[in-house]
Formats: sequence, C-alpha cells, structure tokens
Amino acid sequence: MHKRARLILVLSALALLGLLVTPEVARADPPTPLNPLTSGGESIRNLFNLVLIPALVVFFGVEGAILYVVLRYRRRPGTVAEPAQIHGHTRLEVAWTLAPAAVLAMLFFWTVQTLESVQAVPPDALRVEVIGHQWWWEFRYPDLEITTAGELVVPVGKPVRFDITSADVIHSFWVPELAGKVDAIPGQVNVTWVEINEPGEYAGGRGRDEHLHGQCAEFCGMAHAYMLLRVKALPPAEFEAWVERQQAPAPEELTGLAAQGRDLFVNGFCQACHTIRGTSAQGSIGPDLSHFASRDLLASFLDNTPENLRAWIADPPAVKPGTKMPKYLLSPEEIDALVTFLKAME
Ligand code: HEC
Ligand SMILES: [Cu+2]
Repeated sequence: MHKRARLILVLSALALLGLLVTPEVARADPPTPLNPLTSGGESIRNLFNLVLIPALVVFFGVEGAILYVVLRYRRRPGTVAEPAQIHGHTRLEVAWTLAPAAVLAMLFFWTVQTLESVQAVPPDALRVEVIGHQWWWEFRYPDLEITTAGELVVPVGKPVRFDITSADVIHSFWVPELAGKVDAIPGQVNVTWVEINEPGEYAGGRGRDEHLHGQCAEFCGMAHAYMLLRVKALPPAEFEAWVERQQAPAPEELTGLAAQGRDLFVNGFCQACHTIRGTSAQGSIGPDLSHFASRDLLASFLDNTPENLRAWIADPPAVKPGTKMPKYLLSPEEIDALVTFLKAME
C-alpha cells in the first residue's frame, strides 16, 4: 500500500513536469498569442506573464502545504488523538484574507492599466469594419469604399482600427499574434486596434504560410470550425496598389466564356446574394465578389484555385457542411463559365 502511494506520487510529479515542458516543445509552429507582433499583443502577453508568476507561487504554495499536511498529519496505526486545531485563530484568519485580497488588488490594477493602453485607439487609424456572418468574415473599409471577405489586408506601420460586430449570432474575432480575442456581437460594436511594424517578418515562419491566421473563437453553429480568416500585412506602397485595384469597377470588356459567366451571374440567382460592383448584381447575403480573384482564400478555409472554385459552385454544402450558400443545379458548361468569369474579377 505504501509503495503504491509513493509510485502514484512520483507519477503525478512526472506528469506535472511534462505539463511544464510541453509548451516549450509545441511552440515551434502554430500561431500563438505568446509571440505577438503588435504593441497591444505585447501588453497582453506581459500581463499574462505578470499574472503567471503570482499564480505559480500560489499554486505551488497551496499544493505544497496540502501535500505536507496530508503526509505529516495522516492517521498512523496507534494514533487516536486529533492533531491540534487552529479554528478561530484570529491572526491567521486575518492574514489569509488580506494576502489574497492584496494579490487580487494588484492584478486588478495591472489589468485595468493594460485594458486602457490596449483600447487607446490612435485617432489617425485606418478604419475597418469587421462583421461576423455564419460562417465567414466580412471586411469593409468605409473610408476607402472597399468590401472584401475572408482575407483582411492591412498596411504595415500604420495603426488600423477594427470596429467589430456581427450580422447574426455571437462570433469572436481572433488572430493570435495580433491582439486579444474580441467578441462580435449583433447590435453592438466592439473596438480594438493593431499596428504591425515589421514588414517581411511574415514570409514563412509564422503560421502555415506567409499569412497570419485567425479563427472564429466563439462557437457559432454548424460550420464554426471552418470560419477561418487570414491577415495580409503589406508595405505601404503595396497596400496603396491593392486599394487602387479593389476600388476599380468590374472589367467591362469580357468575351467568350467569361462573358457567358457574367450573364449567368448577373441574370441568374447568384446576383440575389452577391454584389459585383459595376454590374446590376447587388445582393448582400453573401460575400462581395467584386475582386474575388484577388483573394487567396475561398469560403474562409480553402485555397482559391479553379478546382476548388468549381467544386464550391457545383455543391457548396458538400464542400463546407452547413454553409448558407445552397446547391443549384448547373450544367458543367455553366459552372465552367461562372468559374472563368469569377477568375477574371481581379
Ligand atoms: C442564397 C444566397 C446565395 C446565392 C443565391 C448564391 N450564393 Fe454564393 N455565397 C452565399 C453565402 C452565404 C456565401 C458564404 C458561404 C460561406 O463561406 O459559408 C457564399 C459564398 C460564395 C463564394 C465564396 C466567396 C468567398 O469570399 O470566398 C463564391 C465564389 C460564390 N458564393 C459564388 C456564387 C455563385 C457563382 C452563385 C450563383 C450560382 C452564388 N454564389 C449564389 C450565398 C449565396
Ligand atoms: Cu464561430
């Protein structure tokens, strides 16, 4: 019995050690808030570390005291009397009320300080409205008159302000390396901001490719797990060029298959839900497709290749179970025409 107790104790200690070592091993690849790219992310990481230290002291102090008392005062054969009791010991009780209160007051102070610095949006920040939908992210740049989806393009070295809300249920906007999670709540706008200062940092190394990756972080229904997003941080000149391209209207000079696709899109059911600026398609249920071909991401989680696009248009729910874009009966020729048309929307 004694031996087994000791074995259990040793195994528990090893498991605890394993827990402490694991983050070190796992850190290499996945995006992590412990490796932030913005001043707001850094403040939050610093607060995390600041909270972690007292938390570890308290954890090991309390667990150590429990272990000590359990072993030292356990019932042994032959002992009958209860150990000395400390109930009603005024000085001890005052001490263990005041000590946690002091620790909590400190944490409260640090947290409020961090909150204030994280929420102080610079007045010259570029404004982006971030709108959660089941199950994709919409990005509107009201001052630039641009609307995109899935892929958030921002300039490097400039503050960017996010006005975050939702069109349906509660979502949560989260790009681990940028800033804290912010809930997207229908009827309410939550504000946060970032400034990414290191251009070129993102080529490789961070996330699975050159982009920063984000994820809806509040369960929002069937396709929640597919509700990803990507952030592209461009140097100022490249960002300007991107803005100009996005502001341009749809190309008018389409011929052949692309022109057929446009007619199908604009006169068929696609226009009921999608907008393509410069055409009569002005639907607003689904993503704005004005410059769909310039995006790397399709339906929030796929690479925007012609093969994936063909599969998507043929049967969206088969590609993304739960999606609100229904399946339509289209001939292979019609799908080809739509794919060619959408691929021309650069
Ligand atoms: C009933 C509304 C509705 C109709 C009609 C509709 N869509 Fe969609 N579409 C959506 C919604 C909603 C999404 C977002 C789906 C998601 O990501 O879960 C979407 C997404 C897309 C996307 C991916 C956009 C992106 O940013 O990744 C493409 C491309 C697309 N639709 C093309 C079409 C085409 C082509 C048609 C006509 C055959 C069409 N849609 C008809 C609602 C619709
Ligand atoms: Cu979600």
